[in-house]
Amino acid sequence: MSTDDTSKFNRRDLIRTGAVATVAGVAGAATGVGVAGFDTAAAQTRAPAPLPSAAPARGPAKYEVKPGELDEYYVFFSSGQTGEMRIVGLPSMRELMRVPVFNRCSATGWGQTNESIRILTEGLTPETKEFLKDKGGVYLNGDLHHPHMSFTDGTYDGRYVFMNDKANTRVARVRCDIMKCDKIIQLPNQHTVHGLRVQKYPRTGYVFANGEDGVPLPNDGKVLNDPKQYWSIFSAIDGDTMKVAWQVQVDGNLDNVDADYQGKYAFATCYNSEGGVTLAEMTANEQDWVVIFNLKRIEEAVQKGAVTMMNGVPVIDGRHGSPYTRYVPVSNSPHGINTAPDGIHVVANGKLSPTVTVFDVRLFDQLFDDKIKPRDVVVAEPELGLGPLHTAYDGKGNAYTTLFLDSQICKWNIDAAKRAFKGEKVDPIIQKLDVQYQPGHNHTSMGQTKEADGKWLISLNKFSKDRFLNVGPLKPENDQLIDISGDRMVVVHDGPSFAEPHDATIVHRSKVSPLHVWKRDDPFFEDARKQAAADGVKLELDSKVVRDGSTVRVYMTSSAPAFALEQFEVNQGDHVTVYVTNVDDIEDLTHGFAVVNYGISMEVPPQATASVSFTASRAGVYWYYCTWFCHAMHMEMKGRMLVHPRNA
Ligand code: CUK
Ligand code: CUA
Repeated sequence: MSTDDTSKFNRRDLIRTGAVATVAGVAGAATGVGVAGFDTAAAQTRAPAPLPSAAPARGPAKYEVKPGELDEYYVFFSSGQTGEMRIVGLPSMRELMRVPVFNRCSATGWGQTNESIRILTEGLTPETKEFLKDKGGVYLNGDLHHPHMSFTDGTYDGRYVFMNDKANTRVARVRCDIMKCDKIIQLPNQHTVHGLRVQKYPRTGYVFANGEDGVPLPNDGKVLNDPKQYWSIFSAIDGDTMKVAWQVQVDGNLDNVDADYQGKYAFATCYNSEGGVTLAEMTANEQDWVVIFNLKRIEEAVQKGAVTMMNGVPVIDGRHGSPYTRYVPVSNSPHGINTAPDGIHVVANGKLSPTVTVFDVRLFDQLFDDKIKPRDVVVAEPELGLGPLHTAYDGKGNAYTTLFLDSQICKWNIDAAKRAFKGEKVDPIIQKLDVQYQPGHNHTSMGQTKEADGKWLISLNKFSKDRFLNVGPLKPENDQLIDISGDRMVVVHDGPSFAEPHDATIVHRSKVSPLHVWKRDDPFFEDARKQAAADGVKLELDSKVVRDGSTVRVYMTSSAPAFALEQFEVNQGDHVTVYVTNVDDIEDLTHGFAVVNYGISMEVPPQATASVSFTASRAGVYWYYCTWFCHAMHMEMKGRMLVHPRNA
């Protein structure tokens, strides 16, 4: 899992020369003008390389997004163990927004506002609610790997982005009109969610979530150190209701998942067919497998009730020999699985094997009817290099596979690989490009849809080592932007990112249209509206204190540069809820609300209501202030909470 220094040195030397030559070719080094993002000094001192014969003539620096210009694509980035989703613009690779999901966020109050606490808690299992009782009620961590947008008819529809939490077995949904998480559920019976992808056709539909680790069913302590009784679970969640539709008990474990373009099958890689619990056991077999799920047969079984109900969810037995699944052997420890935009091919990536295995989904019907053998659905198995993890596509018949150990992207042709598999003397590999360093996922623009456009590739590299100023022992990761519009791949940008992007979804901006300000009737703050109505308060008009014994509700509007209440009074020990409604409707005019020394802070964007509850346990004068710089008089946008001492 490490690069030795000698090979790294050579590789850097190589890449430098290679990149300069290609840049000179495509970006017109003859002008002597450097291109931002490249080693311009080197570009000027080295002789320009001849134009690669097949390279199309292209203008310089088309990846550069000038000040004031907008990007062409949204990229929805995972943030791994940070637990948030990030929105990045492509091709600029500028980070545009962070959307808190499984994490706590100091700026927005995610995990502290009543609106976010409801989302973070309502979908937890009863056992977890009990477990978190004395721990504040919410998980503080998450491990977000796979953000994927909802589909309609094989392409993105701009409704939602779904994502997993590997750490606490959760699936979340971000609404793309407001770019906020609106639902989180925890999956019962399952232990971790790793792979997550969505149904592409006819629409999403199902969100598929892989249970990576096997545990006893039920996992209540009666069975402990008996791995033969551990099971992995595959879940299908209804993306509209965010309820688990059904689960399938499988042999082996489940790593990554994808779905077809016909709406008939989902498929997942398994790297632990051994059912081992140690590294040696998990990698013992020469072969593991890909398990294919027959959605129609599973739905019919659920309809007929041929299921076991476990924690309120219908669970189907999909182990070997069942009508619901087929297990296709592939080389040891496959990782990523990716459906090509042609709607036909699916690539499982070898990881411990230097090969990738290509399936033809048109053969799956026959496989389920037992007319062919499992391996008969394999139509190619090219050897690409060391450590293939994930594959992306350009929509022109080419595939781009990350080679973790080789620190490379391998571009190869699917059709050539199929011909080679049949015995023809043809090399499917078109180009290998060094990346810095050790790539995990890679992604092409619109490449996970039938509208793959073959323009951009990003390589999400796990190590940056020497690529950036040293910031101490913990280094950023390195997301590299690669131009794939020509015949050759060219790295055009290095972008550091904090722990740890695993995955990303590149969506053309025409597919997404977020609101500019909130709508007053948004369900996001429906609870606040209901409570205000019960108190006879109009959130956007009234500012007042409603007392109900020791429960106090403080309603106030905010409009730059003032809160409507310059002060409010409570008694020590009161249970206080503050509702702030931002009545400004000017784009980007966000206020915030923080109470000094009470550990409270939240965002209140235009036309939104946000609320926070706390016990006024400290007596005295506590200033509250606006945290978002909203006006020339922003510093003066503040007020006082006066807390009368209990025994006064
Ligand atoms: S996984 Cu991280 S590199 Cu969680 Cu999609 Cu493959
Ligand atoms: Cu409102 Cu600063």
